[in-house]
Amino acid sequence: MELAAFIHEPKGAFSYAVNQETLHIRIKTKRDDIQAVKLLPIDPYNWKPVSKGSHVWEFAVKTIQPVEMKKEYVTRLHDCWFAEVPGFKWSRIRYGFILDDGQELCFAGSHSFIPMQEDSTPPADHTNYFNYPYILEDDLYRAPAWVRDTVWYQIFPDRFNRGAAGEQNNLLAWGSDELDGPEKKFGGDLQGVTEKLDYIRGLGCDGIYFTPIFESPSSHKYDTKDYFRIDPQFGDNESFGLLVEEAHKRGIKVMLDAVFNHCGHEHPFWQDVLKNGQDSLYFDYFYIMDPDKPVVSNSMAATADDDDLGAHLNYRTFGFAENMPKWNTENAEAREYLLSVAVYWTERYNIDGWRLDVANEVPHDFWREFRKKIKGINKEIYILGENWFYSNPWLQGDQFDAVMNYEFTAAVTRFFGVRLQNQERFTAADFVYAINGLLVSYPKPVMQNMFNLLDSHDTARILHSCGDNAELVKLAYVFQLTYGGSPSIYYGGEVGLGGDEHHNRQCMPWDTAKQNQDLYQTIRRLIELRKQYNVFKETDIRWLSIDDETGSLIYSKESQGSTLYVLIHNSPVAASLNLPVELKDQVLQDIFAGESVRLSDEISMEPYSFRLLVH
Ligand code: ARE
Repeated sequence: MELAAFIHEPKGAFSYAVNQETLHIRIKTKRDDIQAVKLLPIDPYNWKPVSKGSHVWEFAVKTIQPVEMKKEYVTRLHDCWFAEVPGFKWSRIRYGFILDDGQELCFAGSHSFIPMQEDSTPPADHTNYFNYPYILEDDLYRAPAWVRDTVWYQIFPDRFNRGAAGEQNNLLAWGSDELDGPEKKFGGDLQGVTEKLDYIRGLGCDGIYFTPIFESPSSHKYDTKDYFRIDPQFGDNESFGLLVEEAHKRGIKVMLDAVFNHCGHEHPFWQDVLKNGQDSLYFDYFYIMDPDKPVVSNSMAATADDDDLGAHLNYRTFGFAENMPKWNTENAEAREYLLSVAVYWTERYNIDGWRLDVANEVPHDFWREFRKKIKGINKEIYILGENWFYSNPWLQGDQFDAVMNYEFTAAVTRFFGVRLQNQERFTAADFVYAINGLLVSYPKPVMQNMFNLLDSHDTARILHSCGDNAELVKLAYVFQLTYGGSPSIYYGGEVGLGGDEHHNRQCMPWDTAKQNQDLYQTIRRLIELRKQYNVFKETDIRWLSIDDETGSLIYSKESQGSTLYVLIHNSPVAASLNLPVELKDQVLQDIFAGESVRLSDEISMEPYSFRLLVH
């Protein structure tokens, strides 16, 4: 028994309360080492020595990966074990584990392992049991119930649709230039979005995530000048109010982009610091490195030294963007100012969500205050952090409801995407290992609200990642739309817009002759099925077959008595897939094709094809 591979810690992704009576508990053990695990919960205030029967429960703990992976393929190091433990009348618990490898038993406690016999009495020492002190309603992670049913549509406003903006001068001709640039303006505006709400709804999307729309000099608007004003290029505060009303009439939620990590060069507070230096009222709203040196902001400064791109800067910025001075959100007045922005748009315009820019570089305490204020106005609002990596510290229920799940994006684009030169092949088993890793990285309730995206305005478009192969793109959307969480479609992805990370903000082609209608119809149908079958949103996945030779996956999900089988054939050549024995001789509904299918022990799959079968 490899005890060094035993991993567990209370109050985190390994042990969390889903309500005041129920805990989810996970542990990791060395792959194929442990055959069974039992949980020994005790009441920390029942101070009698722990004994069998009196206050000891035993829960069979099932693995979450009963997958028949080809061992030689799988780099998996651990088995993951999961237990849903109900019935905590007193809302507190200590617990230990009994590990059974088929030869010996061992008690795994919070600070020691104790060999056990079948008839052993559990260790009497309370302090060697993991402690979950008390399950409090106020501590529970709670996200708005509507998020897991929402399919988002991300819009980069300047490039989506021209409504009233036509009269503006200095606009580039729509669709005239592929290469993005902050100075390039094409005239997309809020009126244009309002005119396309039925298009968005017709695709099946019922949430819009806008990249920033407050007054800023650039076309991306992440360099905010006035947080209380819609950029005149996009319209005005009134037209935004109308847009929200029209969206809500169609059951579409509206989420704004909060840029609270930094502002733009033209923000009046920053301009005042540049003008008055330490005499400015706003001097401490920013991070000035050396207050005795002048604060200058110009790209004429000495070219930055490659070893230190910020060498010429006397203040902190986003990245090394000197036109984006970083807010000192530890300063009370600066904090109040930014919170007043969030309150204004939440209260006045009844928006449904905030996406928080560069969220992992802003203090946790600021987000705790942000959440209290915003949820105090509308407890159903969605708070989404832009964190690209492991994010549990922000997802304890006191800050964000979710993050933009770029870890999901990375796994999906590597498996369905083309193998970049010199990139090692990301096999089906590697993909499953990555997804399983994600599935045990976050509490289940958190995963139900994760913002799952294939691409965004900061990445290459999924079609580019898939080598411009729309058939591969379909498979990526099949996985995304049958995965638990809140999926997002980046505008234009549904009609086959491509482009790398420098060509990913093109003007939306409204001429249907320039659209991939086949891809559009596939995505529309997948969203429709997701709305119809709740099982699509289930977070637990049962991997049934993983075959690197054919590049195919078969997995299933269950919910309310319904079982969904997803067959994905990620290969350029047709193949006949061996079906799991449980599918043999079954008659299932192919819900995408709209026909019933009698299965034998194998099924023929066309190149880059998929089947969605429901029992
Ligand atoms: C522009 C150019 C960039 C260039 C940069 C130089 O597009 O190619 O490198 O200037 O300064 C906004 C604009 C960008 C603009 C940027 C700076 O949209 O076009 O870049 O301002 O002027 C990291 C952060 C993440 C951040 C990305 C950009 O973690 O929070 O970098 N994303 C948000 C927004 C952006 C926005 C800003 C922040 C600034 O979503 O749109 O940029 O407000 C790897 C790294 C990640 C990195 C990610 C993307 O995965 O590990 O940390 O994210 O790449 O670059």
